[in-house]
Amino acid sequence: MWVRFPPSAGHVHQAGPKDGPTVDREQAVRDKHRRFTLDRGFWTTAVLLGIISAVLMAGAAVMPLDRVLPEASDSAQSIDYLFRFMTFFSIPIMVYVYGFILYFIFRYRRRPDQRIDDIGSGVHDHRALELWWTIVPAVLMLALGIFSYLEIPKYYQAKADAVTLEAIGHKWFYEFRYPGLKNSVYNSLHLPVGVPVTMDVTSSETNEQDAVIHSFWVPEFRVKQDMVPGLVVPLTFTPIRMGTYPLVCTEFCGVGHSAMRASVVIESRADFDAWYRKTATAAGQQAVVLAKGDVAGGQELFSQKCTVCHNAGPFEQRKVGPGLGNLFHDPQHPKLVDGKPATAGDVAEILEHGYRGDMGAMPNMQANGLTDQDVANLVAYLQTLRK
Ligand code: HEC
Ligand SMILES: [Cu+2]
Repeated sequence: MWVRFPPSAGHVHQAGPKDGPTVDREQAVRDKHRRFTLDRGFWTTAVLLGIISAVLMAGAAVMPLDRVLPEASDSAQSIDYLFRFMTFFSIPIMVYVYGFILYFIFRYRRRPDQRIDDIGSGVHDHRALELWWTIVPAVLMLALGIFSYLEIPKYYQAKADAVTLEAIGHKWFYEFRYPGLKNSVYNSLHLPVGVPVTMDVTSSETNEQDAVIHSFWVPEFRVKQDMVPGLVVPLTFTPIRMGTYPLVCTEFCGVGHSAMRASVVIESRADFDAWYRKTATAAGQQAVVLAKGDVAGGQELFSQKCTVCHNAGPFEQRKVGPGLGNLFHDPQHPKLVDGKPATAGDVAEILEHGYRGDMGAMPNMQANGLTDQDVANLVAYLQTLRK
């Protein structure tokens, strides 16, 4: 690519032979490597854009992000650092690129004495400029990449003292499950301030039509995670500011997508405990109906959904998880992996809520695609095994 500007207009001071405005294009190709200098207009514009950048960058450095969109979780603060870093360095790039586009449009517009098919100036191949505008953004992108690489995994790091909750996306609402609450809570997520939370995020897949991807996004937490059927993603964060914030689905999941909003209520420990007690004693809190478990149904389910990770042999015969053949009758392992006794209720609890231990992750009932009845059937079947 080359361009040439007729010296008669005289805006770019070029060394080399003087071309007439009508000189043929081959001549211009020969002049390709002519030297040129950047003129005063260029430098004045550069300085002006520098001043504009400096003012905007100072603005970005002190902008009260927390007041624009509250930082309601610990992850929000570190994400905002990244955001500030990115904004700060994007400003000069944007100001210079757009500034010079505008300046050049004006500066090298066609003058009345020029032919309509005249082509622009001979500015071409400025080695130093090209090097700088490649190296500087590349280094900045690399830095941003490294910071993000260090920051993002913190979302998924388990904290020892975190409470594990579950968030399940449905068409088109959110379901939340709390430890110790038999019934789910819908569309309103209560969290105590200052308590680290691990949110096991997934999507319902009780039937094929329901199994779509949703998203768990709380802008004030700066946390966003797709809810994928069959995949349980543990998100870790600590709410740090009381208030009510929106929870929004940001993955187009069907016609009800736009209505898929819920709220997150962050409250004091005392308020949370009161809410929890009220919810726990509300009507309908009852254990899974285990009495109706059907052994044959459970056996069939087991071979469909569990044998990828478990076999029906002794505990030591591991696949992904332990063998389940002696689950209820194993003197070597009287307790379940979660430390509870091997009773029907506690096994049902693991099947419902899943469990993460030394061996890996046992998926919850949403991820395994189980209904309450399936859980009962599986427990009934596992009780018959004895190796
Ligand atoms: C993706 C693999 C996977 C699938 C599928 C899976 N599990 Fe598990 N399960 C595990 C892992 C891993 C553990 C152990 C977790 C730990 O403690 O580290 C486990 C633990 C268990 C336990 C507790 C065992 C004990 O000795 O305490 C039971 C019961 C169980 N699974 C039942 C089932 C049933 C029933 C199904 C089928 C619906 C199933 N699992 C499907 C991986 C899986
Ligand atoms: Cu959705």
